[in-house]
Amino acid sequence: MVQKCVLTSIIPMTDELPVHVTVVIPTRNEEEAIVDTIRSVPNDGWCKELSFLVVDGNSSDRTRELAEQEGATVFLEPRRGYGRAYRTGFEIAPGEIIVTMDADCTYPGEEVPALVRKLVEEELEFITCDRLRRAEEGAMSGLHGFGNWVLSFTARMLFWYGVHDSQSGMWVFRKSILQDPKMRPTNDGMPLSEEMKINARRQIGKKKAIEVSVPYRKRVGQAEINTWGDGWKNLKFLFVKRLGLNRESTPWGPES
Ligand SMILES: Nc1nc2c(ncn2[C@@H]2O[C@H](COP(=O)(O)OP(=O)(O)OP(=O)(O)O)[C@@H](O)[C@H]2O)c(=O)[nH]1
Ligand SMILES: [Mg+2]
Repeated sequence: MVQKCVLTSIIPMTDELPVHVTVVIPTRNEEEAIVDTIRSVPNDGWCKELSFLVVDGNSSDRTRELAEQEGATVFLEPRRGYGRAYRTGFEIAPGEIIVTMDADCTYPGEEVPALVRKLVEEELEFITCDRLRRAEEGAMSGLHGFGNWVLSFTARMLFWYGVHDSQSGMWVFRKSILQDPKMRPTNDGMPLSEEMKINARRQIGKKKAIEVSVPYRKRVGQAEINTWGDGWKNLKFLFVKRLGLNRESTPWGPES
């Protein structure tokens, strides 16, 4: 079920939500965009507590220093991988509600309060944000757009779960859903993104795990993604997951 991000609410938008929200952001060499990414999320008392957790993959630039200056907690996760960063960050995030986004200004931080309000007021468990319907011009290269379409189409065919944008990296969810071991993603790389949505639709169902469309913008800073390599890994993972053969290569949570 895809729906437009409806920002109307029963409680006036000015009322403080009685929840602690942690925005978890994986970073690797994102000094150009980390500050604006953090600042893009309104921090004017819309929820009881708002915290930022940056899970950094050993950046060699000023990412960690700049994130700390913005008030974020920075956790160093030297084990490589986008999925690895989240598999650590989710465990240590202090908030009861987790929001995710890239550190590259592509996702709309300004929509976070409305998305969290929607989750809370409609008693949802998981929201994945579809970027494709409301992407701004030039936000995604033709090749990435095509790759996204192939992956999302394949995911819909294999899992029949109806999610429009299988590769979106913006989710809003209750941390408690991760108490179910079947909800915990296993992949340390980019496929964690599609895995999150497959798990959510399987374990939680369409009524409480929904997709909402949000704007998507052009990246700030240089991406380290390997378009063909990561595209292939994402595609392969869908088949491995369909067969139930996916296994974690590193354990859940931070290294002890
Ligand atoms: N901690 C950590 N973060 C990573 C790693 N690889 C990527 N990231 C971060 O994960 C987020 C997603 O990576 P991106 O490079 O934006 O990947 P993408 O969104 O598929 O590619 P673009 O569309 O070009 O932005 C960014 O904030 C990266 O800095 C890693 O190995 N470790
Ligand atoms: Mg990105």
